[in-house]
Amino acid sequence: MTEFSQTDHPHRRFNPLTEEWVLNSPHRNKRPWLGKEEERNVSKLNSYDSGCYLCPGNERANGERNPDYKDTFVFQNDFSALLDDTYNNVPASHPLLKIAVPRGICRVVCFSPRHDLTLPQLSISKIKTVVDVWADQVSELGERYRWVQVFENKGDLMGCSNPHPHCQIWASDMVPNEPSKEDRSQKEYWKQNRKNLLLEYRQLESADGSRIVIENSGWLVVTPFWAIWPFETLVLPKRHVPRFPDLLPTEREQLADILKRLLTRYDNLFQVSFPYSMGWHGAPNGIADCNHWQLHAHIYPPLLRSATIRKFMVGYETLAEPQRDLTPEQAAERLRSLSESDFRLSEGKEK
Ligand code: H2U
Ligand code: ZN
Repeated sequence: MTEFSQTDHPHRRFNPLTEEWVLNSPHRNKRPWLGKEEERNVSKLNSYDSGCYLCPGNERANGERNPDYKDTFVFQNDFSALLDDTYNNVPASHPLLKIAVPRGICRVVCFSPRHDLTLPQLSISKIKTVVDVWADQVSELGERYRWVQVFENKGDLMGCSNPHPHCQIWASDMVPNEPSKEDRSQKEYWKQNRKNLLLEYRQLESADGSRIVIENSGWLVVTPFWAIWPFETLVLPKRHVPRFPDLLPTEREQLADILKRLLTRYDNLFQVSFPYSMGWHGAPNGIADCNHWQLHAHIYPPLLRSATIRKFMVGYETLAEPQRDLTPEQAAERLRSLSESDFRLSEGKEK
């Protein structure tokens, strides 16, 4: 038998943040595809859409009118998944039928008045304005809620209901499943090693280099060793930063730079406005000792081989454990090889 190789032989990798395994099957890459192909979304949007409930001056579903905003615009979600004015906890009728009533609030953040410009199509200074809104929101809501989840669902494929570039913020008095797992695992790593798990990991990645996508002086972007989604990335500050509002002004500018570059590469990968879910995780509020926590963003894009072939999390993934064909190192290499100049600009020039 030949020697074991991570690029040829099936193996599992461990995610120390969630303490879950992912199956890597790189030898499956060559299999033919006769399955579902998504439609390539190439529709050109206008800078303003009179039918859009997020555009300036337009009416929303609840009858309220948006102001004529010039930069970002934050409003309370008219169909909030979490409510503040709700019931006290209700008793379970049986330990197998546990129930809890969370309190919370949901907001929507429009990135800019432009209906047609996604995050990487904005200037670095405009992206910095969005970054500042994230910090302000996490800070303000963090005074009242234990968890503030900032996330963007981008594209029809991710179930996004409106193309006007926006993200959501859901704040709650409970810490949801994913950050709870991360809190536990980082705490345990600190207890056992007196080291911050993700800072230690960031050093390993910097020394190795094979999973680095891009970096600047404040940030490192990698396809994590334990990635599940084909082109998943992890965005890490290089310094110890427990929560989003702890980012220094220079780090916020560097973040705007790294996001513009990374998301442009994503768009260039399959020459399409790249769909993904992106979200921020930082230390839950109310924890005094944050040595073990490191702020980070996860980006989970669903596309696999082209603009029209997506990865399905079904079958083995939902019944056993996540599985991937492309290794994270191969994904990083693909993303590294791409230009940081928006493909739409050269398409325009050719005409
Ligand atoms: P998504 O497209 O990612 O679902 O976000 C849009 C959000 O905007 C969604 O949560 C809210 C929806 O509840 N919304 C309003 O708050 N007001 C509206 O008039 C329509 C949609
Ligand atoms: Zn709009």
